[in-house]
Amino acid sequence: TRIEQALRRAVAAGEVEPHFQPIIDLKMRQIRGFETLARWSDPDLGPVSPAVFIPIAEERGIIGPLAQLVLRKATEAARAWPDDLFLSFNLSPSQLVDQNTGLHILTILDRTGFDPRRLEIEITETGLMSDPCSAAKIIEDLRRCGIRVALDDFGTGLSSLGRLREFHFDKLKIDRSFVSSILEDRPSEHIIRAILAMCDGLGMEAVAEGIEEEGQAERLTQFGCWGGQGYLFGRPACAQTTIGLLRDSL
Ligand code: G
Ligand code: G
Ligand code: MN
Ligand code: NA
Repeated sequence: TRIEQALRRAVAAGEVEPHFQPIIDLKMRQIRGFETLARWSDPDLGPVSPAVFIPIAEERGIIGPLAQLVLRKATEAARAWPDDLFLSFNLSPSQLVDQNTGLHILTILDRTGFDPRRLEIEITETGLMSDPCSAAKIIEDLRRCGIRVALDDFGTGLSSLGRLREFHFDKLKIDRSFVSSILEDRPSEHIIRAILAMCDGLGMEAVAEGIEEEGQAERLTQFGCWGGQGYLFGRPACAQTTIGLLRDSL
């Protein structure tokens, strides 16, 4: 298809860019890290959403080179940040069945001189399902090198608590569907509190996604949620804008 052709060209030309969205410590209200979100604008097609081009890249076997390009650019950009800030990066399901993924990531970190202990990998439950054994092996490889692993979009899709026994995660990201309704309905509040209690017991940090209002942030802080992410604190921004944001917040 046209998008596929254009995407292949863009990846080869190095034209997919990382943007960064801040993740903050809710109690201290300080930036602790950034999630990398890929952005692509084609000269003819204009900006294409990652919700569109990531699935195409997955299906068409372009995700490997695309992810390597974005991770390389992201770690290069992060060298200009204070070195106690982490960088998180989304892994696609097909990357969790490819046993070369760990090596590819480590090679990039090595080349850019980026400390693996500053990297966090976000994976979704869908990504664990097609081949759990393969995924477990990749996750263990990464964790052995000091890379932390977060379970993304928790609470949506085919969530299973059994997954939390099979795999060890350092962090759990609570899906924004719960966050957006935390002030409106009791079930969301109870679910979030139960997730937080579980994180506490399992030694996982919790990050609430999609925080858009101060009231949501206050409630989550009160419940003891460690981190927050969302438009309230900052939208995904390019490397240069991110540097500016960091200067202003120090
Ligand atoms: O802003 P947002 O529209 O960036 O992202 C839409 C979806 O695309 C989200 O589910 C997000 O996790 C995913 N996404 C964004 N960038 C990347 C990336 O670099 N790799 C993968 N695998 N997914 C990404
Ligand atoms: O699936 P994942 O959680 O990786 O994707 C993050 C997605 O959520 C991106 O598309 C990002 O732009 C979007 N996002 C981040 N913060 C907010 C927010 O506060 N509100 C909404 N509606 N979307 C958000
Ligand atoms: Mn994510
Ligand atoms: Na998420």
